[in-house]
Amino acid sequence: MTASAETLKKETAAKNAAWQALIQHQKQIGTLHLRTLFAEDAKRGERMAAQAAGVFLDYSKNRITDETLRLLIDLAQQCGLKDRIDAMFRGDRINATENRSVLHVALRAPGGGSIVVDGHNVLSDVHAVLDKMARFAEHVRNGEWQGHTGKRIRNVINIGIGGSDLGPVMAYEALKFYSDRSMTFRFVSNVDATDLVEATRDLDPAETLFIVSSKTFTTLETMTNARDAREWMQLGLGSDAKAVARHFVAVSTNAEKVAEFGIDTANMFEFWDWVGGRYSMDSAIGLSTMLAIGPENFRAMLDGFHEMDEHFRTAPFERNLPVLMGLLAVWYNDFFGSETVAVLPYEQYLKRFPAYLQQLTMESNGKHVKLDGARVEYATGPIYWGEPGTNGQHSFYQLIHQGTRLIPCDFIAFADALNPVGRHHDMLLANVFAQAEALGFGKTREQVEAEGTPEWLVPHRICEGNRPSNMILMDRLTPAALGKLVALYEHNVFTQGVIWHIDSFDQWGVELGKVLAQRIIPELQSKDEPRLHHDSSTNNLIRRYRQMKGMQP
Ligand code: G6Q
Repeated sequence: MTASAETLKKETAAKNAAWQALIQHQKQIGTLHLRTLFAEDAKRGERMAAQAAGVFLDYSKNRITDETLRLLIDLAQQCGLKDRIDAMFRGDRINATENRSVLHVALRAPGGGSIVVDGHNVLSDVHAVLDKMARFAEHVRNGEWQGHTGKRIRNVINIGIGGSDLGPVMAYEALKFYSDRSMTFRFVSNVDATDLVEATRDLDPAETLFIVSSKTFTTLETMTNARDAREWMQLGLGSDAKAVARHFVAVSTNAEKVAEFGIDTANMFEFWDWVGGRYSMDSAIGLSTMLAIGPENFRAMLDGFHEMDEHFRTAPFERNLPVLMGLLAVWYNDFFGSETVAVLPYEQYLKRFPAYLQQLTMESNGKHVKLDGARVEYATGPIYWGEPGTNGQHSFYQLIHQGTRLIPCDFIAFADALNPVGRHHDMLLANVFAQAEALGFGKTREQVEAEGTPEWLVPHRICEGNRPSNMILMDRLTPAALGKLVALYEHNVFTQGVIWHIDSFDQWGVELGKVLAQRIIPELQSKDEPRLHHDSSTNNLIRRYRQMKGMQP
């Protein structure tokens, strides 16, 4: 056996041993109740907490002991987490199936440094694009950039989908407090025409700017919407090519396609193949965010991202927030058989954060093979979902409290309200603390009986508790705070992916759907009856659709 094969064998054996140790450990402590864990350690709530970059994480209400953490960190070490983190920051091609570097961390690294890809320092490109975005955003915001008829731009519509939409939408909603309220921002993503029609119906084309955001500039939904938006614009302003140039800009990696569409490449904001779609909200894909909140706030958001990046890169695992959260997610997913994680922001401005996280987490870690192509022998990517508090409390929380499934929760809250009206904020925070308490400690039979509850009703009113949660507490939802929060989850997802030994940066499943849709479109549209070669269900659905539209008998 060669030396490297020998090393690999040893590494695999060590990983397996760490994994087996966790299985055994879970058998010992898996049924321990949080009530017991807290009763045995008066300081647990203070001890099992970590703080960095202005983010306070209380992880004490998890079904863990100090030994659990030790074993999880050992697993992370055996999986080479530190090396993988360094490899990402260095620009190694860790997205193996697409042979790409994964460098969203470069998008928020300060200028003057160096991260080299193919012999080129990408940080100079990043800052050149940021400066170009800032100049453009200033011009639009101060009215120097005018529409074709000389009117000021008052409406901005981002056209994009997936990673070219979810980040911009989430960030716009999250940072609305800081946005220019004299401008209207809308986001069109769905190929369902209703999305575009509703977004434009009350707007004046002379005052509207479209940002066509697409890494590839070939995505069906985005290009269809962009073409129809161009038509809407031309109907309103005439088909002068100059009108398109004043009302359309592009964010893309594909200059050729951008020019083909009729957008002046001088008004194209570039990004690079080492930025994954779902990791791109802080690249030029964030142009709508910058237009809304201004360049200074955008840079503050990038600084927030960077602070969390540095924490992730340098902090020891036992105090490393993304590592701790990632390992806890693995703990429930693989050792308790939990299938989901609920993300529950107690901040109305974060209403789209769970939707954003769904792509970040599930597109990244919804994988069934390891980097070497072998099938995983364990569960990967949990299902992330959630809604802002307190709304969820009056609907789905019931299942988390008393259902039969174990659903770990991430609560997110801020000490300062952005809109400090009356007593709302104390009530909001009281609710988030109360929910974590109720989930963890529940209500015992004794407590229910002591309330004089009739015997037949007692079982219904018992809340078993022992439902784990993390509490993420920050000062105030600022642009920097949003950057920190997003980076926290990006690196949490990265940590999980390293443990599972998967490629968190490709998305071949998404590609398959795109290809199949392209095949079916002409079959729905053709005047003659198409020869169908799908499965019998798909064939039948296509025929049925054509019949319903009167295209065939
Ligand atoms: C994200 C995915 C995917 C992608 C969209 C849009 O990581 O790759 O959601 O962002 O399919 O792609 P384009 O930006 O190329 O239009």
